[in-house]
Amino acid sequence: MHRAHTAFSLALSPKAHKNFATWLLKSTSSQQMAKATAAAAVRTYNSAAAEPFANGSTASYVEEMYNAWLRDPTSVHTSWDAYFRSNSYTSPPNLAPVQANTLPLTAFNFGGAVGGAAPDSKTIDDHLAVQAIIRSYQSRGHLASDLDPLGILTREKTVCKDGLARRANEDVLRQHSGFLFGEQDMERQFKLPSTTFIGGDEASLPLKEILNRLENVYCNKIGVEFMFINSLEQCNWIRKRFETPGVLNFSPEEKRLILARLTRATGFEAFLAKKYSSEKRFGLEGCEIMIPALKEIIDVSTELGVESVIMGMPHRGRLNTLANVCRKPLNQIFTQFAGLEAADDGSGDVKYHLGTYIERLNRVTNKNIRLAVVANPSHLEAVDPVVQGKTRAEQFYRGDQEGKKVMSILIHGDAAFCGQGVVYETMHLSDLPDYTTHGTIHVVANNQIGFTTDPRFSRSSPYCTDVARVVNAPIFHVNADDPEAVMHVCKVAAEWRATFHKDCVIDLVGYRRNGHNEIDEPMFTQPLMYQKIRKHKNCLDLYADKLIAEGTCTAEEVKSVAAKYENICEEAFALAKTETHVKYKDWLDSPWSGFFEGKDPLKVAPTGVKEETLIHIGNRFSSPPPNAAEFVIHKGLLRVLAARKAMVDEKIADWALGEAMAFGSLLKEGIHVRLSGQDVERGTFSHRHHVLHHQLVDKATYNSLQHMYPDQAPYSVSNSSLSEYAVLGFEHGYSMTNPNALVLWEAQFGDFSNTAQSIIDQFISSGQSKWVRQSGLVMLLPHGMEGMGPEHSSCRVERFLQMSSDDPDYFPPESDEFAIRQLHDINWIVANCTTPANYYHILRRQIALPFRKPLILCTPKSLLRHPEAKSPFSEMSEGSEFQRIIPDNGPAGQNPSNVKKVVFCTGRVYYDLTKTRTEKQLESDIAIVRVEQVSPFPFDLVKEQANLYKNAELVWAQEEHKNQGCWTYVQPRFLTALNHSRDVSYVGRACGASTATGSKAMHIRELNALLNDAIST
Ligand SMILES: Cc1ncc(C[n+]2csc(CCOP(=O)(O)OP(=O)(O)O)c2C)c(N)n1
Ligand SMILES: [Mg+2]
Repeated sequence: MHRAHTAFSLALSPKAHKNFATWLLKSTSSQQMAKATAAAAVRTYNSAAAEPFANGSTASYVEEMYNAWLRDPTSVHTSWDAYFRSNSYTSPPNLAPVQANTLPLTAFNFGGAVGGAAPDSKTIDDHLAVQAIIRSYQSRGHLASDLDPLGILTREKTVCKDGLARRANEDVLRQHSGFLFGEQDMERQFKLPSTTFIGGDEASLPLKEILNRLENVYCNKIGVEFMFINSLEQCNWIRKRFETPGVLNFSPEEKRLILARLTRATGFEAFLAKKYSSEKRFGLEGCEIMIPALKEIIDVSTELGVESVIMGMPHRGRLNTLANVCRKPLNQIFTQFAGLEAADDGSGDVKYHLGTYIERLNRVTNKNIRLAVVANPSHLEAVDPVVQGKTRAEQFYRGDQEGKKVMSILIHGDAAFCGQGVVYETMHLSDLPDYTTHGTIHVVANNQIGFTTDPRFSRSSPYCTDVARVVNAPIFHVNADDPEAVMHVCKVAAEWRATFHKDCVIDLVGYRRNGHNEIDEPMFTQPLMYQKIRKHKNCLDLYADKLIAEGTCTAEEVKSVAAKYENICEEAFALAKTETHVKYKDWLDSPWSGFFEGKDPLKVAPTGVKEETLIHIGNRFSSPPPNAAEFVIHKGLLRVLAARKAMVDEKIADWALGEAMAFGSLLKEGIHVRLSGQDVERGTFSHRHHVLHHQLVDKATYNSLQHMYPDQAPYSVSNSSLSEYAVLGFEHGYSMTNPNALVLWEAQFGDFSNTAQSIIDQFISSGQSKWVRQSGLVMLLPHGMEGMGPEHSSCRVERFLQMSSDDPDYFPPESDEFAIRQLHDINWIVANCTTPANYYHILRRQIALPFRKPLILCTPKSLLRHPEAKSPFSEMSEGSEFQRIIPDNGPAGQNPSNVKKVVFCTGRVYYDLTKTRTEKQLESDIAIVRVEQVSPFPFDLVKEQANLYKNAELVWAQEEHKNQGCWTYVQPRFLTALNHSRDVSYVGRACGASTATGSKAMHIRELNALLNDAIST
């Protein structure tokens, strides 16, 4: 490895470069050389291919390897394959693949070498230099491209040796700048390598033309970053799209369409500025081209088969996008400025966060298209994974396995795109089998500022888009003042996605004409930039001037298009004035057509199922694959399956079996189940084992839950990337698409969920209230104080409870509908189940409800194997249901009047409490009541239980610290349930800053103290 590297660094140094060519000549006879070049495409590398990497030492040898590998990676030894794949090797320009080099060198009239004679070393060197220059432009031309409409960052052209001014400087050409030729060489003909398309049909071009074309392609208004991509096919694809002569030629009709769209985009902001001058709207001025850009992406994508586009975007230009991309009725948008009362439920959101969903005819392609903009919070980029999850789900339900019909577009601000970590986390989902959306087009509205902060203070990377390089996404930087360049880039991006189904990025480099919002003064912080902006004509005017000058349209036409759009706005404005209310439903991003219709909103379907169903699921779940003889399963798993089978025979279920019963029975009913999170396939605690792995064959797996019934719904269980923020957001988005699915996300340990806090706060807990959309997402959060230290103990249930919207002081009217009404009215459900049966029921209830609410479930760790944490099938079969409270059903419960103390608790501590009670022989004196559904609080059942034990002292026992766990939530609600006539006192750990002690001994001391306190009379 070291030797190969050394050989190459030598070959690549400017000095060695020259020697390399000479050496090449020396070592080969000139005739052989000419032949070899011509025949390069058909050379075989059998002998070399067999050579392992470690043996290779010479440059030509590596060249051979590289060229062979480029053609067919399997033709070289695996060690070479690994080396080239690892991208450690950059081919020097002369080592680029040569297959299209059909003319022999001798066919050229190189200075000195006359027809048929061998080329001299200078000729070879010059050709190599030209190839190096071509490659330099391709790799680094973007560094000198003219991207900044304000010209602040634009590099001046420098006069080269040939007397012509060019942008490509040493940053671009590096050591090859020394090879730039003099004026006398400009007319010399150079053969073009197969890695460039600048020649079109020409195999060779004069040097001057080569340089001019390269400048025009790579250092003009488009800067393409793509040479880091590992695939030669993809690199060539991009080169072709940008280098082929004439790609930027637009017909007059196309130009007029761009102008019309730009007129609308510009006119919309101007209209709002005129009518609502003091309102924040986060206008797009300075980057209005984003609207025609999005339309172009959508047009081309629809042409290529896409039927549904799901977009996520921040504040900037959002209203304009709704109006001019989605064509949301303008009057509905204007009504948002009027400060009207809402006609429907919900607390609403500011106008530049609202979502929308529109189905309409695309007039350009004459095809129907569905466009959704997903509602989002202020939290920049938080919507990204949500959009991806929603897109993935839509692809799934349509059977669109390659993403040909449904696609996502994510729009970003420049500062947020590089600053927010969730962008990176979301990028990393892009190629994972269970998370990919088969390519997202990212559009950065790069106004070169974030609020008041310049890029030089907001990022350490050269571009705001560098994060996309990690997934090999090509990045198309483009000057936002050149509409045609922008349209070309958009077309290429849409085609890229349709061809390779991978992400790509369009970096629209514009500026921000106003302050961060329309009321802000930008001169406070960016005086020089804004002096330039004040003098800068807007894009529409620049483009109109251009089209008028070239005769594509007249000044009158330009004016009349603008006037026409203003009239449209005025009419909508008048209509908006007649509205008396806003309707949140008009802003729904994910309508569930047919789901609510005809349903009794307060009727929950039964959650128990026939015993035979449980037995069937149990048997399947405990069986090895049908082809067990060939499928080698780990012995430990055979024991797990046998233990499961024994439970099924006894008609009892542990936690994993209870969960499988819930999943299996829902799948049978046609409900799609998707479980996602870190290591969920096996389960963090090695209890689930949904995916059995063949011990001898890679990727051979068996998942019995996918084979319960022939006509069942699909089950998907996926180990996710090691992300909480993006993956939870993704699953939330997935759950928004279709209510008839149970979507679950499991944290590795509950406390890790706080790295996804924005998804929890901004979407899950408040989404329905802000955006009238529902989600039945389940969060499974392993929780419990088991002496594992501060970071593996608590899912911080207190935080979820603090965000629950039920009023501590309000006891809802008691009736048969008490429980369902509470569920209907709350923002989410928080529960901590102690039995597999209750876990099973609460999961099934998610689907049995006539509406959807997120479910936050504290889930067990040690209880997964606790001998008592098992449920008989009778608690899951027909007639059984979820128990919000599990009363004491031992001696205390049977003789309540003798009971001296009632200990209310939730979760696993119950088992410790009962054990202590047995040890102390206090079964008749102390009742233990489990609150399984903590929120919404079971006021009615707590009251009932308290009434049962009229003479008893009431306590709440918890293992979490006093300022954590459920105490602060349940305390006031107990008082309301008891009508303030009795008190309930606290038993448990004192307040603490940390969730749990790191010392095992201290943990045991604390636990014993709490158990002794609770179980004493
Ligand atoms: C997570 C998060 N942090 C901070 C903010 C406050 N904030 C709103 S806009 C903004 C600047 C965004 O800059 P950029 O992404 O470039 O978008 P632009 O406003 O320039 O279009 C900031 C810091 C926010 N909305 N979200
Ligand atoms: Mg910005």
